[in-house]
Amino acid sequence: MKASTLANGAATRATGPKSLTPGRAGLSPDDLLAAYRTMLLSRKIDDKEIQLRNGGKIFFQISGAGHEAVLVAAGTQLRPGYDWFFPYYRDRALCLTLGMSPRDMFLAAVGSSEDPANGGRQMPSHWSSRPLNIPSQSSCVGTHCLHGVGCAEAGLVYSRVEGIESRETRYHTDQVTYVSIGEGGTSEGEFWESLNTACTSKAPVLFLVQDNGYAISVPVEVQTPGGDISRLVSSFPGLLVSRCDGTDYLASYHTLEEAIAYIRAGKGPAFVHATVTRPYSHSHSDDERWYKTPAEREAEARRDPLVRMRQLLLDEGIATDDELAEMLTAAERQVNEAADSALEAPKPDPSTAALYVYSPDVDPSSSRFDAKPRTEGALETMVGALNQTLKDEMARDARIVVFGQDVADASRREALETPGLTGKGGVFRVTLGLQRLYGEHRVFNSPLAEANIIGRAIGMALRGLKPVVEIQFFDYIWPGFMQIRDELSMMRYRSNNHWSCPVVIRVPIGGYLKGGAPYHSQSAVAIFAQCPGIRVVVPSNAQDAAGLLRTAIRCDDPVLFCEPKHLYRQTYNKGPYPGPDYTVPFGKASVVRDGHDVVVFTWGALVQRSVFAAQQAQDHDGISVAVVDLRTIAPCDWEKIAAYTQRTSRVVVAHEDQLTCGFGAEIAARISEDLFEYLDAPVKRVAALDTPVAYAPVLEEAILPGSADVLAAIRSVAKY
Ligand SMILES: Cc1ncc(C[n+]2csc(CCOP(=O)(O)OP(=O)(O)O)c2C)c(N)n1
Ligand SMILES: [Mg+2]
Repeated sequence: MKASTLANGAATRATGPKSLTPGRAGLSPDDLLAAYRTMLLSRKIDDKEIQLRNGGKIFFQISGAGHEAVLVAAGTQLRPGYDWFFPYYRDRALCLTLGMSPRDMFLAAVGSSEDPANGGRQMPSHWSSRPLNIPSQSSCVGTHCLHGVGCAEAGLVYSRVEGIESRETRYHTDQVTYVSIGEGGTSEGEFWESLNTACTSKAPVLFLVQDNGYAISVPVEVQTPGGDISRLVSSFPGLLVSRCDGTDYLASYHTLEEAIAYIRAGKGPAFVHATVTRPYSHSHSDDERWYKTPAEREAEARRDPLVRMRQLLLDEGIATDDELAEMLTAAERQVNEAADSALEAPKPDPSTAALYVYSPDVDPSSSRFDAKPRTEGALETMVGALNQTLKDEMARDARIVVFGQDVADASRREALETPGLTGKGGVFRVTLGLQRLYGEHRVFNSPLAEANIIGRAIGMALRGLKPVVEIQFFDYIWPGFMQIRDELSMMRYRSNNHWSCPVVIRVPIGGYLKGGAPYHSQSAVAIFAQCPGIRVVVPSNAQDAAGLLRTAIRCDDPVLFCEPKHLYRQTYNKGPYPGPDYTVPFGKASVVRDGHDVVVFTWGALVQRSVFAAQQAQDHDGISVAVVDLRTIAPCDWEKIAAYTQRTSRVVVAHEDQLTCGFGAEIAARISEDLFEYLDAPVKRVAALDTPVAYAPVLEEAILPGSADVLAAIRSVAKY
């Protein structure tokens, strides 16, 4: 393909004869020999891995074959440990160029505990290295584009927010964040969401699309209208868009040189679309002969980057046949030695399987988070308490950034400066005034895209910021669920504790609103309790909300902080603001009301309803009922659950979430498994119907559990 450059969507700029036949400008014979050596090494590692895989010595193989030229060209011009890297699984040659060793790669392939990337926890070719600034990659195609943008934005935050400790050591003004992806991956929404933000924030990101024409068996024209991704992105404002033949080292080098210079000069993001080949099928479990014609495969073979580079070295008189043969032998020797050594390396000890789901350093359920609340002062609603907590924490830690839909006071300066305009500060006004206090670099609106919010937060947290983001309604968290389940919650575990992203996601949740309807009433928290690595918090009153949010911010794990919006302004859960150091430990239930005949385990909006029901049971039936507010369901206070089950022998679990697979099911199962002999009645669950929450108030009332339902359950277990 001819090299051409499109800038700002304005026009196709012919790059002139120099780019069409780039020559060797700036590259010495030694540079070219070194590049070829790395390309060869990369290919030989793939060959060896395939051999090991066929012999059952490793368990997965995916190659970087056909992509080597453009990757070595990128790696040579980027700076390991200085720039940041969000590669994908084909980027073997890039990682070699940046300094990863063949042995490190084989350690990953054999699943050794010495694998410096992930300790044997991820497939090979899932690159990660702290010294090289390569955060751990997942297998999800496209998700990492948002991490890359968030990481680049973090550099901008460090450059702009003066109060951040040692910020000058955390960024460079000419830093690049590299993000690479296959052409198939560009069909994912997260790719487009990342381009949106890279352009609006002028983030210093280099997007490299490695277009090998296929996503497994799906050809490019099925993915991309017109089959040309650079044409589609060419109208993004401020994005430098270039194309090159990624099998041609010199063309790749020159195209990337221009793109990298654009970014280092602070002009914004750049996009390079490199066409490459894929000679080894998609992975070891694919065979491209099932869907590629022989003619197509032959044409591809002629464009093999190694063949082309070898020819260049011969044509230019840089190396002879014999010298190249010697180079091949040396590469094979190096690869065999690395593989042999990795095969002998130790495997992970099975006893380590559960390590690093959560931070080993900060335990949010420890006594360190047990604090005494300040009890004087005016009564605050939950909204007021959360707002004050955010203000205090942002004053304490300048690394905290707050963003989401509508969370800023006003994005436009003239609005902000107009007398009498309060600003928006969130649809429930929990973040009101934060932007005025801490500025637009720390508090800002996001596009209307939930994966964008969470994905960027992950990228920022990887680089040491503390994002506290808002998803506007729980019902709209689902576009971000992939980011939560596959990225946020797994980062620490999958990287064997090398990387973490302790983001706090605040989210208004639940119903009881009169008119919330199916899309403003959901409360499916149990789904998140099923994601290992994330903490799930559901406060029931203003004071707990303040203490739990502070713990969420100060802890080292990702936290889903659910704010029952029905409780935001209820007078019954108001309390004095408990002070700027008040924390509540996670996994420590609160006994809201003591009793000895029946216990109700509950949380969130059902706490008050359960207390009311307990009082009724006491007054009308003489039943003594304890109400235990779990406050967090991950971690869950199993000790208090056991203690109160043993004390009362009659258990009700009451929650707003629907019955089937609600978290109550887990509690009931554990009680029956571990405490069966203490029970005098089956555990009774009170929950929503297994339906969406309907709009008409009479329907909502029929669907969501109320205090009458809790009372009926108390009576039924009491008389069993
Ligand atoms: C989100 C997601 N969906 C599906 C897959 C399964 N999958 C792995 S690679 C791949 C094809 C990717 O093609 P492309 O982006 O063109 O990269 P290439 O493998 O061709 O380099 C698919 C569908 C995945 N890993 N992630
Ligand atoms: Mg592809």
